[in-house]
Amino acid sequence: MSNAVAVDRAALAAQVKQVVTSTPVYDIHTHLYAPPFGDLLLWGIDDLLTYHYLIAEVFRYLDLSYDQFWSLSKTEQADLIWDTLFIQHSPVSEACRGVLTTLNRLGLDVKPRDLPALRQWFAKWQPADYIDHCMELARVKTICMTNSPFDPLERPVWEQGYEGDSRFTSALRIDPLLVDWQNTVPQLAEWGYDVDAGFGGRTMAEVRRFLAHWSKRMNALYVMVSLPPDFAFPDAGPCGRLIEEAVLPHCREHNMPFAMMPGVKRLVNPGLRLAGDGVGRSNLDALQNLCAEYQDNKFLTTVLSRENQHELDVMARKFRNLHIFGCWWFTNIPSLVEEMTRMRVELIGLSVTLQHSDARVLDQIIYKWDHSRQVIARVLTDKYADLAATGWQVTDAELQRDVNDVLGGSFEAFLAR
Ligand code: RAT
Ligand code: ZN
Repeated sequence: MSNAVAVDRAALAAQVKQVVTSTPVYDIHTHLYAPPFGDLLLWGIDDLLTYHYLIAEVFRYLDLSYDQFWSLSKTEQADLIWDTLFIQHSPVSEACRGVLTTLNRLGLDVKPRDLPALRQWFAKWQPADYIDHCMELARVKTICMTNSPFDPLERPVWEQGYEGDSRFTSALRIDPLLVDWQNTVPQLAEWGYDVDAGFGGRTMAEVRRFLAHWSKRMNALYVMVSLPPDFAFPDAGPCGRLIEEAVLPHCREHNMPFAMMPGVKRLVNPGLRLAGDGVGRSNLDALQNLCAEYQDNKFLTTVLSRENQHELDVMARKFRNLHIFGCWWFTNIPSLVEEMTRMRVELIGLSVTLQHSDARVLDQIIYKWDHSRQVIARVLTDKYADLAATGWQVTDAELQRDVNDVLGGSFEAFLAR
């Protein structure tokens, strides 16, 4: 067949790598923001070094108290992390390696280990241009933000008429509503919603009015929540009731997926703040019950525990209203990305979004996508080699189509369904 991808192993690997490397991705879950959100968008060397993944790692070596650490300025924290994790020890962890990949791809020489010189380089950038620069280097075409109406810094930007930015899309994040109902009721009441903690009166209709208002204001693609490992459904508690009586009807009416991310144990060590969350194995019966009972709803899911990954993939074989995405947080390390990517492709083919960056610092999209693309290319090369061994030929156009699918096309098709 003409235009068939290479059959020779080395040529095949090179071709797949080239396509995976050059295909623009839709980064469907990040913690990045468009410029009008101001300081909410983190970027540059000090934010890279004080990423909460690195804060968790640096405390392994420090004798400093948590309070002492948090009383340092961001620059001082970055100095300490650089010295401890990069100079006193070799930076082999994935989060440390990520900083170096990012600097290297930005064209900076990491050999001199000169932090002040690195700071000087970053100082010349303005966020608006730097966003384009990082997106180009990472070959990210669209970034989906995580947008919370409960965030006091973010909310005013929406209320003051944020008009959008073609590089960014939005997702409505509602953790406080579902996992902290009692404390959220007074907040909703203050904003003019007629809600009652015991779900009396018009409470559910009012929660739906809240969801509709913010979905529209944010032009949100999906509604999202992260959940503890013991999340159960059906359940008579506030979370179960709100999902059933407000979130799912809302999502059906507006044709929005409900993104559920189970497995996080918030603040197992509060002293570490944002770095203090842990992981637990989830009971995925809850998700299965939702997918089975609400076949007119669409569910987007990534699960934090490695132990849940196989059953999640099997569930996606049973429920076409379930779309799996990304290797989330503690699973975003090369060994697990490889294992999960292989398993997903083997069990559900290409109807999956293989990765999202979860970047909290803009520049991280460079390393997160670089590292993931390396693994994805390796796995796909093996799969096409297996096909070639049977005599099946894949064309160049088919290879490109497949890669588009797993880097965002499949997600967009799921949204459009
Ligand atoms: O990966 C992270 O940065 C975590 O802190 C969480 O934000 C997680 O991704 C989430 O969206 O809850
Ligand atoms: Zn996240």
